[in-house]
Amino acid sequence: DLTRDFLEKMPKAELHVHIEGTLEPKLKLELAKRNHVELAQKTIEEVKSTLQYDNLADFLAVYYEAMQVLQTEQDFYDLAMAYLKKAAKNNVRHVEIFFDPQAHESRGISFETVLNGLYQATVDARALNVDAHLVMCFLRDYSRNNAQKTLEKALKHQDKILGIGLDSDEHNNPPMKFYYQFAKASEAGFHITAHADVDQVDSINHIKELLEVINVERIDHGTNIVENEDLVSFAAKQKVGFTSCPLSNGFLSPDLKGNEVKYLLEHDVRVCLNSDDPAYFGGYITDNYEAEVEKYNLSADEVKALAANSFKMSWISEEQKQFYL
Ligand code: ES4
Ligand code: ZN
Repeated sequence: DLTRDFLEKMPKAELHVHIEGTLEPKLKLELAKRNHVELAQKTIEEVKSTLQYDNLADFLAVYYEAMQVLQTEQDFYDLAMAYLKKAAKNNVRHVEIFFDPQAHESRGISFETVLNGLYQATVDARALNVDAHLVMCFLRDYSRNNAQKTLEKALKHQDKILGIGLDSDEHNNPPMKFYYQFAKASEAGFHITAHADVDQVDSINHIKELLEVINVERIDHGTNIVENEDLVSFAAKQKVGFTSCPLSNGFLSPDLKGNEVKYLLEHDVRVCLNSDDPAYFGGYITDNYEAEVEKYNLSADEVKALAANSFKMSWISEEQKQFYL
């Protein structure tokens, strides 16, 4: 049955994890010390006491504040390796990792410093039996012009970046703001995905734009799609994947969205479970499966479908998928 041990050992893919969201309090303090950054917090307990938010904007303020400790290529490498070791322990066999270069460039850290550190960790993860790839996100609360410049940098490093996503503060930042950048990214051969965070103002309209106009391959969170039956049928037909993150949803919405996940499974929509920002929302991928199983009494068939979907929705080649499914 669905014990913790079973959920941990089950091979899975993780498609929605922000590398900056894996910065654990202990590593934050170590990097602050290494880089001589003066933090307001001196102990792990004090860092943990900053992890309080019940909406997206308040969460993002804490998440961006912590990033100041990330300075060198080695820091980004260490951050990613710490996550990848946890991924290996959770039997994550394939991972597509989000990163936010604009959040670092705005602090004076170059695109290459960030990318090279993270990329080297994905190369070294092969020794851990984890197939790791990078997905660059545009910050949707920054200008379209800034996204365009960031896309141009990504185009120079296309060998190291698998896809393009969209994250950060969604309020008044609809997907259409980046219509042109997504079209260019897709035309250049990047895979494309975008956040539609749970219970945002205009969630359903953002989801509609992503499906009907931007033509994303996946939507990150996006479970508010259950509000519109026609969009649910469309997503099923087009095989658009939804990356739900139960523990994250528990902080930023009234519940873990398990009923929505079950509804999407029943309606043949691809959906899987992920950790989002595990250092901020109380757990890694197995913890997310465990919470969803317990709160919503998921069946073994539902759990197996979620894990199978994680590979089906992934951006590995069709030949490579056969190996996991
Ligand atoms: C995020 Cl939960 C969430 N939503 C939007 N942007 C993000 N970046 C990191 N976590
Ligand atoms: Zn996210």
